[in-house]
Amino acid sequence: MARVFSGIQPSGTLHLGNYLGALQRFVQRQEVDDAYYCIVDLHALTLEISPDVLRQATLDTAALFLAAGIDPDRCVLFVQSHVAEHAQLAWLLECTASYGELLRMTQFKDKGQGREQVRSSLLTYPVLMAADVLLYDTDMVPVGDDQRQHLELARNLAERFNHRYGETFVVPEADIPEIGARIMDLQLPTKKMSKSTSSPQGLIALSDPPADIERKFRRAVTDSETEVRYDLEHKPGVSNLLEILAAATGGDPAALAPGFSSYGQLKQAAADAVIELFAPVRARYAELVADPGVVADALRKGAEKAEATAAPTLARAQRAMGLLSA
Ligand code: ATP
Ligand code: LTN
Repeated sequence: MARVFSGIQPSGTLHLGNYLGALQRFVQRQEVDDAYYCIVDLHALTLEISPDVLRQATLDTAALFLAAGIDPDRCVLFVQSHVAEHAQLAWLLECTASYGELLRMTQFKDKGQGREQVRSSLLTYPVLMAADVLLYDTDMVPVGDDQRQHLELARNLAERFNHRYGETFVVPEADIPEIGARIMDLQLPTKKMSKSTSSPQGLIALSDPPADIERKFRRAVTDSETEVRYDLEHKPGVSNLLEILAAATGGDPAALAPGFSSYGQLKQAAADAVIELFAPVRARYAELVADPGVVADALRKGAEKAEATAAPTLARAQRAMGLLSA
């Protein structure tokens, strides 16, 4: 059984990109693998977020995980800050990472751009992510395409540490899907759909009512032609709709294209597919919101199990670096 680890930030409402690129695959993987899923609240502190919003988003994200089919009896679901080892290992790894390699991270440049104040944690954030993954002797990390570079850094840090201090960490691999790894903003189809930067019109939230989903697809930006064709470079809007439809129904975006004679028809098909996909999630989410004890219980048990795996790995790394045990 492969050890799987992945994380999602509670920085806003989960959206279609998070679902197709990550959450949907988390649910599939818990059936066959030894999976750990983490709501990475420490990561959400890298950008300005109010304490009330963070608290609520952490609970909502956990409820949406359960609603989407994450089963706490089949995997370990927990909140990052409940397991102190994450922050502790991050410090050790920061002592092996270089300032220059962190400056090269494209997400740091993107997210930091145009802000008056950039938190220093935005720069060191990929090291915390590496700590998340390495603490669990992870083989496989299911993520969307935007995390490719961060995963490469985690691999480099693991190899560097093993080389310098002796075999300590498993070197993880990224698992990025062929279809659905980069869902674009419906209003700005050259930018990825994102919790922190997309407008409400550009983003389909997991909790959106069907009428909103339909309206957002109807207003999705396409182009001034009429031919439905999968062509990422010249037709990003249409290609995104084909990709969404393919990822939601298990098809292939290029093969689906000839089945549509108008953009309107394609938009309707994509909306119908997403409404159908999200309907059971929305229903279960409503039940969980009415019964918050279920979510809190699952998170408490998850943190205990996660800690039991993380603590020996941290101890190994501390010893290897020359820190005395207490
Ligand atoms: P933020 O805007 O706060 O960075 P985000 O929307 O990018 O948030 P994350 O919590 O950073 O979401 O990502 C959770 C998971 O969802 C990651 O595996 C990420 O790769 C994946 N993901 C995020 N956005 C998309 C997208 N547009 N398409 C496919 N996968 C995505
Ligand atoms: N950096 C990721 C979230 C994240 C993550 C992780 C993903 C934090 N730690 C560990 C996979 C494994 C993001 O912003 N999407």
